[in-house]
Formats: sequence, structure tokens, C-alpha cells
Amino acid sequence: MKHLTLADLGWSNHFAAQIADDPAQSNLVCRLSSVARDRLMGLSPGAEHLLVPPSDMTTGQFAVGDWVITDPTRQKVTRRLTPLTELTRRAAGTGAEQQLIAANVDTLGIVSSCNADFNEARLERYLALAATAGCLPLVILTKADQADDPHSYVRRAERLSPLVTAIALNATEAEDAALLAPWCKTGQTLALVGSSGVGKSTLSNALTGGEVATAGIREDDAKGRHTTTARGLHRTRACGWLIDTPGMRALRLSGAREGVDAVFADLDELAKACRFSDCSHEAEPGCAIHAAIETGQVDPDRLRRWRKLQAEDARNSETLAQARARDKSFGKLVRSVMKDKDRYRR
Ligand SMILES: Nc1nc2c(ncn2[C@@H]2O[C@H](COP(=O)(O)OP(=O)(O)O)[C@@H](O)[C@H]2O)c(=O)[nH]1
Ligand SMILES: [Mg+2]
Ligand SMILES: [Zn+2]
Repeated sequence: MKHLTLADLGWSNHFAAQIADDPAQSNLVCRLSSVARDRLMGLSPGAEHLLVPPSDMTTGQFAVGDWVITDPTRQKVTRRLTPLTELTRRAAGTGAEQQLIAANVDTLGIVSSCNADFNEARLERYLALAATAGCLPLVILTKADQADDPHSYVRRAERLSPLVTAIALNATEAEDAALLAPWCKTGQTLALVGSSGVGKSTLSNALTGGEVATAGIREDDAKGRHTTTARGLHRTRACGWLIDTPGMRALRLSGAREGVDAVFADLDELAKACRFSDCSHEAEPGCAIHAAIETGQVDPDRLRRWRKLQAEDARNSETLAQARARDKSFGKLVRSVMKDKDRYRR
């Protein structure tokens, strides 16, 4: 733990390329381990830093897992490096803004169980989220010890998309949880999503040894700060990272059209051969997807789920656009009122 390198922290060429004009800046990089309302916490090789954002940015413009550059005093962020992957969700309330949930998650662990929790449509929704964020999806099927045929769940999950790797395990067994090591080993960052009760906490504890804080790093902190970061970037036993933030529990689709279509790439591809470019694949003549359903090549349930996810995403994204429009017209209203005020003052 003492001598973490940048590579240990997850640094890669993607980030190095962004400081190529001034490689000495690599001495001033940090990976954010927690984001609070008024401050950020960052890890560098051998130290932990309490940081404030640049004066023209708020902490909300940063996420756990982000790579940033700091000033030489290591107290202030000067720049956010463009992340490799980015998990976002619609902000609560007016929902006008996309809220950052986590950055630079390499693998999104989609946790479900080998029981009634297993649901194709839910898995596909998470797969679309992973595709939108740019993360590799890994389907983790817990409670294999309670199922007659756990492998049947693996087959069902892997049938969903060629992108899927699925693994069935007993999360309460340390040796089983260790099967996830390749996805949270040196330099690799994993995050877990899934319904309540599927075993996310059990797996997190097994993977990190229950060490929720950024253990070990505090002993090297020059300021001797005893930070117990309950949420954020956690070191795994396999020498990688697990990101756990409250926002992870409320991920929803929005602005995810490309992610949805990536999960249903086979149908998306088939649709190119439909007679009408705006074919809704319902009852139009010359629908290539319906022709494929007729020959048994395509599962009609899969078409139904694809359409449903597209509709869900469109609905969520539309509200977003509407909220933006509303903000715009509110801005206009404010400007016209201010103008009137000016007039009266004269
Ligand atoms: N038998 C068995 N129990 C499990 C497994 N995974 C989780 N559990 C149990 O399921 C319950 C919920 O697990 P938890 O980790 O809190 O789920 P979370 O809500 O996703 O964080 C706990 O009692 C766990 O011990 C598993 O693979 N096998
Ligand atoms: Mg939990
Ligand atoms: Zn069609």
C-alpha cells in the first residue's frame, strides 16, 4: 500500500496523452477518492490530498474516480482530465442536468441473483447503461449455492448480448468472490450495480476486506489526517479499486439511445433493411425484423424489450430537453424583467 504508483491508481496512456505537452505535470496528478459538497479528496502515489475545485468550477463537476491536475501546493485542482468512462444520471428535482456518478470505471459489475431477481429486461437496462458510460459489462449472478442449475442463468445472461461475460457464484464464500479479482486487479476499477438484496455489500466487503476507508494511505499523509472516507474509491485485495457511491443505486437510463442500440446491435443492424427508414417494426410492410421473427431468427420478446427501453430512454431524455427549454425561457423572462427595471430606473 505504501508505494502506490500512478499505474496502481489506474493511470494509463489515455491520461498521459492529455498532459503530453507538459509531462512534468504527472507529478501533480491525483485520482479523486471522494467528492463532497465543498471539497474533494484525491490520491497520489503515497499521499491523500484535500482539494478545492478551480474557482470557475464546482465539486459537482467532478466524480469519484476522476483524474485531476492540482496546483503545486496540492490544495487546488487546476484541471479535470477527460475521463475514459463516465457514469451519469439525471439530477434529482427539475432534472435539467446530468449528474456525474463515477468516472473511469473500467468494469460495471451488474449484480443479479440465480433466482426470481433474474430478469432479462433489467439486465438489458444495465447493459445499456454500461454501453453508454463506456464500461465493460460483467454480469455477476449471486446465490448460485441456492439454485438447482446456476449455469442456466449464465447461459441466459450471455445470450443477451455478445458483449456479456457472466459468472455465477456464492457471494458469501471468499474463494468465490475472489473470482472477480481479474476485474479489480492492479490499475482496474470495478463498480457494482443491482437491486437491493442481491449481494452487492457482501461482494464489496469480500473484495475490499471490509476496509471501506482508503486504508494505508493515511499513514503516508504528510498532514497525518485521519480520513475515514465511507464512500468513494476503495482499495481491493486484488490491488485494484472498487467505486461505491450513493448515486450508483439510482442509475436510470437517459440520453442512452446509443447504449440501448449497442445492446440490441443485432436488431439495430437488421432494421437497416426495413423498407421504411422510420419503421416502428410493428405492422409496416417490408419490416426486416418481422421477417426475421417469422423465420424464428429473432425472439419477439427481444424486439418488445428493445422497443420498451428505447421508449423509456426517449421519455427520460425528452423531459430533460423540456426542462432545458423551460430553463431557457425562464432565462429570457429574467432578462426581459431586468430590461424593464433598467427602463424604469432611467
Ligand atoms: N446464500 C447466499 N446468500 C447471499 C449471497 N449473496 C448475498 N447473500 C445474502 O443476501 C443478503 C443480502 O446481501 P447484501 O450484500 O446485503 O445485498 P445488497 O443489498 O445488494 O448489498 C445477505 O443476507 C447476504 O448474506 C449468495 O451468493 N449466497
Ligand atoms: Mg448493500
Ligand atoms: Zn421494421
